[in-house]
Parts: sequence; structure tokens; C-alpha cells
Amino acid sequence: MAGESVSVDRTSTPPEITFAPGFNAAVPFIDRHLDAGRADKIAIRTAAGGALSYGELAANVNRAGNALLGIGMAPGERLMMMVKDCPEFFYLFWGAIKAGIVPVPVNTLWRAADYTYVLQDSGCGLCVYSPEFADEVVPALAAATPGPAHRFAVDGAGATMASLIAAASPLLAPAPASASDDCFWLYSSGTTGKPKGTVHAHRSMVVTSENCAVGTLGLSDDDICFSAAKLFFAYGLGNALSFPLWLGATVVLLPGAPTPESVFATIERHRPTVFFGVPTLYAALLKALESGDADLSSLRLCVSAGEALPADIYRRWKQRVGVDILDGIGSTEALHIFICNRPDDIKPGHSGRVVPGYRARILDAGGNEVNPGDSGQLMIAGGSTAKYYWNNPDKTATTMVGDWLNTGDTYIRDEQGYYLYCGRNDDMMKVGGIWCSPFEIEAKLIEHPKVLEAAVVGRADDAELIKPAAYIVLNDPADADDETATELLQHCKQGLAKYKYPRWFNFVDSLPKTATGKIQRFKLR
Ligand code: 3UK
Repeated sequence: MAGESVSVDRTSTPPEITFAPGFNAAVPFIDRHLDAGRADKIAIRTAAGGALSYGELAANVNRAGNALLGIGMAPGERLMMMVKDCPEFFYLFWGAIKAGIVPVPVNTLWRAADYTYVLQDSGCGLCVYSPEFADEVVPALAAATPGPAHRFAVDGAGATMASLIAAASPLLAPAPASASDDCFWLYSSGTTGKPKGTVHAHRSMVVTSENCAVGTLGLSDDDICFSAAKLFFAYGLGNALSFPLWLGATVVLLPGAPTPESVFATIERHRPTVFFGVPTLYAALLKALESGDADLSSLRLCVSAGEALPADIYRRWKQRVGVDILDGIGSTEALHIFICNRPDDIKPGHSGRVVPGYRARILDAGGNEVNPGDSGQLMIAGGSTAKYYWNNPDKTATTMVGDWLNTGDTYIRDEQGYYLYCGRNDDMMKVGGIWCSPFEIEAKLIEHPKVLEAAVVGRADDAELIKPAAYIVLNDPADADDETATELLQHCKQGLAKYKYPRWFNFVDSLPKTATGKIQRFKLR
């Protein structure tokens, strides 16, 4: 069946992917496994102990698709999902796609005002939410004008999505689509401005799975994947939903917040082979390992994305856990990682090299490609980039330029082709007329044993000139004094260019972050 819908020739690099006319992404990700003899293989395990086979998954995807059509959803209409990491997320997401409906998973940590905005912006016909999020979603549904015609909790009392799914037929033919048709949206989590509905085609998940999961990370159907990054995030959606289902592997779902306790308990119980996290979480896990122990022996590979992984965290993890963390940069617009370290090719403190299947260019202010060693704007191109931003032709025009996607990141490529992250373009500082990367200073601060996390932003001094200011979370808050500030200053002056040392040290309890763990430097400015 999959052979008919999409074929992949892996004898070339990048692999050649050919989509058949009528291609619907649900066919190779869900239905193919029945033909491939995986009906009884476990597709999904839940942290609490549930297990679901590929056969059951396929039947429930069909039921969900039929339930959505039964409610009156029409092909092309949007389904807004505020759903935690659970099997129903899979049923709804894939059931919608199979029925030609467009799922739009959104951040489950948002507040009512954010939901009101996306309910209106998307013009969705149905909103489905986990009851845990009702306090924020229900008021948003009341406030949205116009709001969706239909709304259901996933489960709980009364008529729920779960009861509609259970009552629906397990047979559903895929809606004919094409590789370039709209398939699903994700709202990109910008640090400024309103979130933008980022529209992905049916081909996108096939391309990220082949380029990243198969071609770069080397995952296979033997792997058990566990992503601390949630499914609503493009990173989590790849790690835990598209990659395992492309490979015929198994995914472990943790519905709640990823804390060191819950992450370690899940790894010990389900013994995943691959773990996906963000740098902040790796730092917290390392801190927890200082005073406790955890059996992480099942892991063969760890992956980090979302923000740059400091070399110090990479080294400490490698030393303590004995496993590499592969850092890679991805984005909602590219859907997943497009520059990445590889199991046999790691440059700590760097994002790695371009993932086969993507092209990258670093441009100066005049739009010309810079020389190796010089910084500029990173542009990327490849088969998984978003088609457009919903309702936002201006942002579409400035971000998606022909085949190229403007990442908004400043990068340096060295002679060997390794990419070094230098910050968001909007976070870069000019200090004494020279570009200065907050990330470089943060990485230096994090090396200091007293520092847990650090964020650096530009602040104007008495002369109204921008200088770096540091916000620091200490491992031990009792260390917050002038003596520590002096120690950190000395530490920064060793090894950093003179203009780069922070002029102010602010000790704080926590740093403002997006739901996906990115430091919101603009909040500190
Ligand atoms: C930054 C990184 C340095 C960078 C994402 C993996 O993060 C993801 O998507 P978002 O749309 O943010 C994209 C922006 O985040 N970034 C991400 N990874 C790194 N910076 N090193 C990294 N390793 O500014 C980028 O433009 O939230 C990550 C897979 C899918 C994703 N959507």
C-alpha cells in the first residue's frame, strides 16, 4: 500500500522520494504497517503503562476520522487541538488527515487570550481539548467571535470525542490528496508578535522522517523513542509522532510535565533507546544526577534542539551518562531539524552540518553569501518547508522567499562545514560597534560550576551604549552575592573577547521561557 503511495530510493544521498498521485500522508504512516505485518507490534506506550498496537492505532485513526466527518466537519476545515501527549492525539491528528481535515495542534501551556486569538485566526470548525486545559480553553471558546461551530473535550463526562470515536466505524478510505496539498498547521512560537499559522503539506513529514530520522539520526524500527518535547511542538511531533510511525518503531508518551523525576521514571520503566530533550532540561537532569541516580542504560542516543546546546552540557552528559547528545537546529517552518550533529560526527558547541536533503546559505546584509568564518543570516531550503503563513501574506513574503526560508538566525559556517549558532538576529548586540552573541557569553557563564542557567541581553549603559547584562540562576541561591559576581566576571574575562564580558550580574530565581524552553530574552531587556 505504501509502495503505491510513496517510494523512497535510499541508494542516493539525499534519498529520492516519489509521491504517487492522490498521496495522503496517513497511508504510509498508519495503514502501511498493517501490510508490513506490524499489526500486533506496539506503536504507543503511555508512561502509566498503557500499550497500543499498530492494528489498534489504525482502527482508532479510522474511527476518529469517521467521528470528525460525522460531526459535520468538511474536507479542508481546521480542527484545533489543545490535547496533551496521549493516544487520542494520534487518533485525532491522523484521523483528520486521513479524512482530508486539517489538524492544528497548539501549545497546551497557553492562556485563554492566546486561545481566543488562534480560534479566531484559524477559522476552525471544531475545537477539541483535554479536560486538563478546560480552565483556559472554555473561556476562550466563549470569547472567540466567531468561534468554532463544534467543541468537545477529549474525555470526561457527557458527549466527548472519546465516546464519539468509540462509537464510529473502524473503516475509512483515505481522502485523495496530493503531496503538496495542505495537511496540518502548527502555530510558530515567535518571541515577538502574534503566533503565525504555519501551513505544512502532506509531503512534509515524509521528508523530515527520511532526512532526519533515517538519514541523520540513523533510527530504525527497533528503536523506542521518548520525547520530553511535547507533540504540539514541531520538534516533539517529529520525535514522537511522525518518526516512530514512519519507521514502525515504538513511542513512549508522557502526558504531564517533563521534570527530572518524571523523565527518569519513564526511562527506567519503559527503557527507550532514543531520548529527545531541550538544553534546559538536560541541564536540570544533570543537576538532579548530582544528588541522585537513575538507570539510563537503555539509551543509545540523545538529541537536543530548540536552542543551542552549550558544549559544557554536552561534555558533562557524555561523562555522566555515557551517551552523546546530538544538537540540531530545526524550526516550525522547516518542520524539523535541518542542520545537525551526527552519531559519528560531533562538534560540541556547534549545530553540526547540513542534513542531507536540505540546502543552506548564509547571507550578508546585501543578500550575498558570506565567506566561511563570517556571520550572516541563515537561509535554508528543502522538501519540508512550510507552504505559507495562514492569513499573513506579508510575513509569508519576508520569510518564505522563493524556495528559501529565512530562519531569522545568525550563523557562522567554518571551512569544514560546521555551523555555529550566534543568536537570533533580533537578539544580537552591537557592543563597541562589534556584533556580540548573547549565546557565546551564556555558554561561558554556564561553564562556571555555580551557574545553572544564564541569559544575556543588551542593556544601555550611562552613555546609552549597549553592553551585555547577565541574568543568572545559581545552583545554590545562597551564593548570590558580590563575591560570586566578581568570580563570574573573572571567569568571563578569561577566554572571552574583552568587550563581551557582562557589565551587570543579576541573580534571579528563574528565566522567562517559552513553553518549548527557549529563553525569552526580550522579556529581560
Ligand atoms: C532556534 C536553535 C540554536 C532557532 C524546532 C527542532 O525549535 C524549533 O522550532 P521553533 O519554531 O524555533 C526555531 C528557532 O529556534 N533553535 C532551534 N534549535 C536550535 N538555535 N541551536 C539549536 N539546536 O532560533 C530557530 O530559528 O520553536 C527544533 C525541530 C523542530 C523545531 N520546530
